[in-house]
Amino acid sequence: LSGSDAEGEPIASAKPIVLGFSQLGSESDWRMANTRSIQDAAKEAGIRLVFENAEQSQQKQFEAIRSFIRQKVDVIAVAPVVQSGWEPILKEVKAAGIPLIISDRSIDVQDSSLYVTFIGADFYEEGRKAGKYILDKTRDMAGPIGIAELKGTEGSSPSIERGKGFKETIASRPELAIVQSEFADFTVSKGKERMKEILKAKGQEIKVLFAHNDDMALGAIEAIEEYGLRPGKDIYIVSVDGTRKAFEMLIAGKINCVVECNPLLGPNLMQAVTEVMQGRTLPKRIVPSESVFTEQTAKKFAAERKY
Ligand code: GYE
Repeated sequence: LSGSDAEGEPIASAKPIVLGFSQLGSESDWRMANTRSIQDAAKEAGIRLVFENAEQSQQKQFEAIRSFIRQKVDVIAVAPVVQSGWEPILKEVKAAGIPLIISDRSIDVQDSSLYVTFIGADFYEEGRKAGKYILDKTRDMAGPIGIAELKGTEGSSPSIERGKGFKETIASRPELAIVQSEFADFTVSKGKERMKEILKAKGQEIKVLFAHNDDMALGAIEAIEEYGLRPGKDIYIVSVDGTRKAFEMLIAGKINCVVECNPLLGPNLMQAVTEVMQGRTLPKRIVPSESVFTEQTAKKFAAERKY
């Protein structure tokens, strides 16, 4: 509750908490599920949500945050499009005395007092899980084993961390080598375009595709089929997120493994917002639990997918 009377008793009709949320865009199914989760959870918690979509522009996120400051919202939450460049704007928020929560993607700041908590996945670990799967899947395959990498948004923490975790894991086997690595912005269309180019240049060498999200893998599958190869058979595919569409591809054997990244952060976020308003101390990091799904296990879990 955000209000109390002179005796400190909560007022029944207390004004709802106002949360300004800067979403980074609408590039993928993961993102759409994330947005929906936040909107639904706000409604359920009785929190008034002021929602802004930055369409992949950090500048737009700055503008949204400044408008939240002007509106004097109670709490600000940000899903940051890229990792760097946040320090000055977060100082403005701090100077305005508004608590700030980082959601989904991590940021790179020296001064961790600039935010209350970061609610989001361990992207480095996701990359490691993808790498481990490929190590096992190609165990009996003779080298060299060429890998194509479809990276997400340049400078974004999931792309940086997933790439790092994957690379460090496959390094234990020198036959595994990334022969081409391209940014494809986490979208289906760019995933298809970039994969087309990769196949044109190095089609014969590519045995594995690591896509930093499902959407790019879905685009790449189209490119691989148009090129005349069988996704999941001629080219092993591992991606990240765990969307329904990716599950269908797992079941069809066109994707071999999906590392889960949970977009349903709304309830966690609203809980954090409520606790901040109650003056409670939050953990600096809140990590949702995540799993790994393969072509063998996908069927069992498909029915309960929420995104
Ligand atoms: O994996 C991708 C989305 O930041 C974790 O962004 C998120 C990533 C997610 O576009 O699908």
